[in-house]
Amino acid sequence: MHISHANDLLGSQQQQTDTTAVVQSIDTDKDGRISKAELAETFIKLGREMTEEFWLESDPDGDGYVTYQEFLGSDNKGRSGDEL
Ligand SMILES: [Ca+2]
Ligand SMILES: [Ca+2]
Repeated sequence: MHISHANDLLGSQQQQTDTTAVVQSIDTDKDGRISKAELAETFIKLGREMTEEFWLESDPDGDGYVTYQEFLGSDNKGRSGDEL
């Protein structure tokens, strides 16, 4: 779901590129997770505004951070997303 939003956010050029690199570019403090502020900042840089809906979709467990796994999760639907 939210991966399509992410693609929309980052432009179609990014569609098939390494999503991990995209996440890392959003995770500006490199703590391994994307805070609401970091995601909002990314939108602002792109001249857009993050909606609450986008945030809620990006952080389905509501802990206030989007982990790499959460961000990438919807991109792995066809694969075995959970390797453990
Ligand atoms: Ca971060
Ligand atoms: Ca979360």
